[in-house]
Amino acid sequence: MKNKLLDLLKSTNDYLSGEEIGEALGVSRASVWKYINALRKEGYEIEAVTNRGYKINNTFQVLNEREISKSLNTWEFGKELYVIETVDSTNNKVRELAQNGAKEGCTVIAETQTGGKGRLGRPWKSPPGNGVWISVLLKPEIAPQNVSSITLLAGLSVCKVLRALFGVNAEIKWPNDVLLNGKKLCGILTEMNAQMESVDFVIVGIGINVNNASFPKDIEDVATSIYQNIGKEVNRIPIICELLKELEKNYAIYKQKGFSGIRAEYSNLCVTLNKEVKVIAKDGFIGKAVEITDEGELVVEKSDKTRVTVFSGEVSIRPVKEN
Ligand code: BT5
Repeated sequence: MKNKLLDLLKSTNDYLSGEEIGEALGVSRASVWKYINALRKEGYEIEAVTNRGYKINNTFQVLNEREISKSLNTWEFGKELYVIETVDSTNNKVRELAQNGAKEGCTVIAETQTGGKGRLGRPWKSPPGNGVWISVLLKPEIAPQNVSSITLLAGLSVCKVLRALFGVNAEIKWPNDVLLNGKKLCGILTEMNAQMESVDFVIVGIGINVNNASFPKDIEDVATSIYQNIGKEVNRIPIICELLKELEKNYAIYKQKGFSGIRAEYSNLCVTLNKEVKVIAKDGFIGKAVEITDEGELVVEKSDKTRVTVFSGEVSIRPVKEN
């Protein structure tokens, strides 16, 4: 409850009355007061003003272009930068910019998304102030069928940055999740505009749960955040700047050598490998994930020792134990 209150206070710059908070959380005003005090004891500065209510003094500032640009150390990525308070989806915004001639590296970040997208039309919860919801425009000279390996490149970049910044044991679940202690810390959605044989542009959209103290009921068992793991709020700006730098570095390798240039590093951080997995497809099956190929596909060995190569994007993979 305390965590839900924390997220509610962080979701607005306005005052919230005890009554509004009580209604939103389904508790009495007296309990609201109790939880406010508990948060204060933890060090949160919460103002209380008669007739207006409560307001939290955000420990970390709202994102803005100037602050990010000041700390950014890249050649191209994020140099054309849009930080928007509310957008339907940062991927949609990048698509619009791309169609109007934006260059490779153009980046959109939002404080909140009203229609954050996962794969196959699934929703991505993107509450205000708590996450890094970011999309980057790429223009690789590759065939459309190779675009899914860009997702892997992004997963590797996120995983490395979060490990380096916070010392957490982030791992990649092939193809598009970054997990922490078995729960989803980050999801990646790669979209493209392409002709039959060539790619016009690719949008790589990354969602990282950073300061979320709580999650909605329907995902609280599967989702996690940096906050929930290290027990304190962190500044999102270094995450954004390091991520853009790492993405740019890995993308340069990828352009030269293809996925094979980052395959070893990816495999080292990939939690799916050597696990029993269930390939969810029309003719789905269970097997052991044994290898990631030079193209970024997953090789799964069936019980009869035959091997099947699975293309990202076509299937979902879940460790059998989870089902
Ligand atoms: C993904 O899809 O994991 C891709 C998510 C990509 C989000 C980024 S944010 C910036 C950019 N703009 C967008 O509009 N999208 C990208 P998928 O594997 O289909 O997972 C979706 C599932 O994850 C949902 O059905 C929920 O079960 C769960 N989920 C939703 N929100 C979550 C969250 N914040 N944290 C963890 N899990 C979540």
